[in-house]
Amino acid sequence: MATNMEQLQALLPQAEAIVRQAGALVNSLKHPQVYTKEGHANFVTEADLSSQKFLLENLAPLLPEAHFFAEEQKENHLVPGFNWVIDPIDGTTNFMRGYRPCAISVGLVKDGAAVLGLVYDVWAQELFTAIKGGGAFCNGQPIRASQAPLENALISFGTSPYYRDRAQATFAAVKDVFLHCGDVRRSGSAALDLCYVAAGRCDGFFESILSPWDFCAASLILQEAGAQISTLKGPLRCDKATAVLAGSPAVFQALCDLVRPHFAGL
Ligand code: 2AM
Ligand code: CA
Repeated sequence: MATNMEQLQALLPQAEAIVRQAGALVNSLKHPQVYTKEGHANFVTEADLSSQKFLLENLAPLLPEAHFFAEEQKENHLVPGFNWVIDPIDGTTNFMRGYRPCAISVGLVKDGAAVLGLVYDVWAQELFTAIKGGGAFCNGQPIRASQAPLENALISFGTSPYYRDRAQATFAAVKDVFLHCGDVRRSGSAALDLCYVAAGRCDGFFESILSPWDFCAASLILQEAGAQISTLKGPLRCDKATAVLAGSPAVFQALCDLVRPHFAGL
C-alpha cells in the first residue's frame, strides 16, 4: 500500500508511463466522434472515453485498493482511503477543434488530500508531476512559482461556459483584475492553467466552477511549486465542484481580494 514518500516515489514512474501512453492514444484520435453532455458547451468525445478506459485499466493494478473518481463515469464520488481522480481530457473543446491546450489529469487522493499529481500536455508533451512533500517537476526538471508583482502579472481565468448565469460576475472580475495586472489569458484547460502558475509561466488563475478532476492533480503540483490555491471561501477540497483561485505568493492574496467580491452573492 502506497502510504509514504518512498512508496509514492516507486508509484510515480509507473503512473508517468501510463499517462504518456494515454497521451499517445489521445494524439492518435484527432478527429473523434463527438457527443453532447448535459448543459451548455459540454462535450465528450470517443478520445475522452478511450483515454479514460486506458487509464482505469492500467492504473488499477498499481494500487488495487484505490477507487476511481473520473469525469466520464456514471457513479462519481470520493471515498475514504485512496482515489484516482481522473480527467481523461481536460480541454475537450480545444481538443475537438485542434486548439492546442489540452491535458490528461491524474491525481491520487488519500483520505481527502492529494498525494500524487500528474498533468500531461498531450500536444507539447510536457508532463507536470508532484508527490506531496517532494516538490514539483516538468519533464523531470524542478519548477517554481514566479515572484512577479501583481502589476506585471499574467493572470489566466476560466469562463465556466456551462454556467451562463456566472458570466456577469466572471467578466466583471476579469475586468477588475486586468486593470490591476500586466495582462490576462484564457486557455480552455484549467489543469494546464494551474500547472503554468506552478511553472512560473503565469502568476494566477481563477474560475467560478470547476470539478475535482479538473484541478485535483494540478492543485498538488501548484502547491509543491510554492504557489497557493483556495476556493472563494476557504481551503480547497477534492470531493466536489467548486470555484478555484490560485496564485504565486506574490499575487495570491491580492487576486483573492479582487475576485471574491464579484462572486459574493453566488
Ligand atoms: P473539460 O475540458 O474536461 O470539460 C474550461 O473552462 C475548463 O472547465 C476546462 O478545464 C473544462 O474541462 C472545465 N469544464 C468543462 N465542463 C465543465 C463542467 N460541466 N463542470 C466543471 N468544469 C467543466
Ligand atoms: Ca474532461
